[in-house]
Amino acid sequence: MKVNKEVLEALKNNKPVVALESTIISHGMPYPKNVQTALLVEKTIRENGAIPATIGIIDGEPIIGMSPEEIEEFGKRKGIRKVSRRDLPIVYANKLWGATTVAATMILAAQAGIEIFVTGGVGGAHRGAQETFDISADLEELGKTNVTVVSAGVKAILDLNLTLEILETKGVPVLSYQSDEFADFYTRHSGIKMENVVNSPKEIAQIIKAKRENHLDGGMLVANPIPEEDAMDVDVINGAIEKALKMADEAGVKGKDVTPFLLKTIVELTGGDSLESNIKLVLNNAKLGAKIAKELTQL
Ligand code: PSU
Ligand code: MN
Repeated sequence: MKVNKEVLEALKNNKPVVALESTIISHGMPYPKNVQTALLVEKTIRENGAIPATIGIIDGEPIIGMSPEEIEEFGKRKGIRKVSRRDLPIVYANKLWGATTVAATMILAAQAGIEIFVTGGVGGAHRGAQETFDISADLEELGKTNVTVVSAGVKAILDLNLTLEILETKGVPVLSYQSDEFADFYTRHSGIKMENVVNSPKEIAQIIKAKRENHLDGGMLVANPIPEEDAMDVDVINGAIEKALKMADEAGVKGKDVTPFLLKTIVELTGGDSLESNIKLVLNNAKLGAKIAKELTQL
């Protein structure tokens, strides 16, 4: 893998580093907002005391810490593959470009020695997963790879209860940041009460350290609710989600295309409002992730 110089130096000197994924750029948001957001997320991480490492695969080579030019290319280029764990060997062998999902980004972050990873929302169990088995490989990865993922909970397009059950089975600690309700991406109120409420980046860092020192392998999920002022109206977003799910069903969308299709359709149905919320919540996660990374280096 190619680790950029700044990231390499930081890791060597125990400076805080935060990993970022590239599927959110290539498949999660439209151009040019995707690129603007990715660069703004990096800036936010720097402003909060850490070094960003956006991860993606170029010509079969994993890049840990993409340049702004590479981020621009990821945002523009057509036909970049969405890469999860199962896709990695194929993309490596065939020297392809790959946008890494949460699962693939966790793998590469762990290999590079990065413990904190910021995204918008992790994948989970889709509604109806009892029948379709459509459960994101992100959950599997959280069960085994030593990276803490900061996300705005789990996207409301999913089945949140089912997702939390699976995380429990896989032994993944879920920490709810400053809220006793599980964050559901576009709003703060899923109605699901959380047991583990954490109130500071330091508290989270201490849990990461305790996990590491006690050899408890696997990831961790920090659910960081979207700020109230950026949250969407519950009825508006739920209406759009219901409609998007129906459209996906009618169009016969399957497999890895489901999540990008739903995100894109919801943006269209809300006249772009859901995209604005999505951007705000990622920036909010970047702030928290950088602070956790910083605390972790000081413990
Ligand atoms: N959440 C977002 N935007 C995204 C994704 C999640 O707000 O683009 C991406 C992430 O890369 C996540 C992936 O890992 O969707 C999950 O896809 P699937 O459901 O196919 O596992
Ligand atoms: Mn899926």
